[in-house]
Amino acid sequence: MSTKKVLLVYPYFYTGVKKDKIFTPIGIGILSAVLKQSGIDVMILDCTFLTVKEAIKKAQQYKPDITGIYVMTTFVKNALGLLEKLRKVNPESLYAAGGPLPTLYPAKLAKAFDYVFKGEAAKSFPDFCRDYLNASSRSEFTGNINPSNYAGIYSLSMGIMDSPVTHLSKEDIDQCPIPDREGFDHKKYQELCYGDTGKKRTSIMMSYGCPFSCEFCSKPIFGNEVRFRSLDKVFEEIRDIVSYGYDSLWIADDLFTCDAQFLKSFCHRLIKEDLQISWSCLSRVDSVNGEVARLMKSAGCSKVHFGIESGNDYVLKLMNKKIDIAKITRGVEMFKGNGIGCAGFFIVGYPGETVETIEETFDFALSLGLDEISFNVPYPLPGSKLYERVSDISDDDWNFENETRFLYKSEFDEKWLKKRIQETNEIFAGLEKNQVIKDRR
Ligand code: B12
Ligand code: SF4
Repeated sequence: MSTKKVLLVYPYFYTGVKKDKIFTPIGIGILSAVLKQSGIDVMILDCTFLTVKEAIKKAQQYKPDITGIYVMTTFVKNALGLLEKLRKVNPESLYAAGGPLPTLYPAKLAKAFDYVFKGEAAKSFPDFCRDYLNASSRSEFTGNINPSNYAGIYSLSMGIMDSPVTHLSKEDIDQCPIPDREGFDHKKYQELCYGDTGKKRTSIMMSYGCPFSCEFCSKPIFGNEVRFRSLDKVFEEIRDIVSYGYDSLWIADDLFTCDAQFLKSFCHRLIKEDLQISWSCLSRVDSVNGEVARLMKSAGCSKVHFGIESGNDYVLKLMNKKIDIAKITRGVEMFKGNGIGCAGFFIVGYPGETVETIEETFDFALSLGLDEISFNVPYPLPGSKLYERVSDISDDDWNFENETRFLYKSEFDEKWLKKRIQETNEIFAGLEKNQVIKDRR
């Protein structure tokens, strides 16, 4: 083959709905970096700020040999719609899918794509691209393909090909180059975020995997085994992020704060390198003590986001959250006492709870002195235990944003929940205003 071009598509189209978290996709960035390292020409087609027409035009002009599309539950319609259009304009290209949904349902996706990659594809997909592009023809490659060379590959094009997923070791992860952020429209990402938060923020991941098993959570890519990246690589990436003009990080790790040793080393190094960057992260209320929280604050941590989920111990047990009201209250007080802002995510209308427990959640959310609260109904994500427990899951459009909408048959009235969420948000906004007035006095 003469050309060696790979197109990586992130099929999310920003709809204008107010959002404070819109980030460049790190997975696409990693694949691009590894491919470029092998001397392959790569174009990232991030659809976030494009129209479908513009995206198709860019792909048509590029004429890739391989087109890889990221698919998660909420993108599946976009991804399949784009695939159909791309096949028309670039019929010669080979089409591959990867990401959470292909990992869970490879057979379903393989009906539309030539190849599907399950799980962490930072090694398998670039290896596959390199071998395909080095082959003398498509038929020569497909006739001789050895699935055991590509962990997690799945295809139906020549009978069923299904190779098991392997998780990358810490060493493999550290050998990966830092994500390639060159192909993204950083100006637009920064404008959007700055307008909402006064910060130019982007996401980063320093560890993969989470050891917990909350019932509503789906983590098909990284699973339960936690692997931390080396701090040298992490800081190489942070310096790269800063060079694009960002001044704030959203640490997207499932559980960044679960290893106190790593967390402390990260904070010490951030203080030492003095990169003038603030950060926020996801955390559990029970994973950090006062000493570490103080260090986090000194290292620029502005806010910690907790999945608090419910104001009732029985419901927390149903969710398999492994936290209780007492721990939540203590955790939030401790972080706030050390000057770190706290945000809480809550789920209301969980199967098995009652109107009383829902009201307890609203009251609890208002009582905690949080800086930010957000409520939603449960989404039975494919891959979660909740998905197996509820029935009548809607197969139609998951592509909605910031909407309170049941995607399965719930015992709770959606309209009532929407109203109660709105009322609680209004009370919260009032509390915040009063706090600002008090602080000014
Ligand atoms: C950051 C993040 C976000 C950010 C931004 C997404 C972004 N642009 O990065 C925000 C906050 C906007 C977000 C929103 C949502 N998210 Co989110 N998000 C994440 C998070 C925490 C990290 C993503 C990440 O950077 N991963 C790191 C990279 C390295 O991994 P990766 O992207 O998976 O890439 C690897 C593989 O998937 C594969 N791969 C990736 N792309 C491709 C492409 C090809 C062609 C191939 C072959 C392979 C491949 O190879 C990569 C390297 O190994 C993940 C959890 C997680 N641990 O991954 C959830 C996660 C992806 N999100 C999830 C969900 C559910 C959502 C929301 C629906 C939440 C909600 N209720 O609103 C929304 C939907 C957004 C939308 N627009 O539709 C789920 C998806 C579950 C599923 N079954 O689909 C996850 C897994 C979290 C969870 N445990 O529930 N999210
Ligand atoms: S919700 Fe958070 S703590 Fe629970 S399993 Fe998922 S990533 Fe882990």
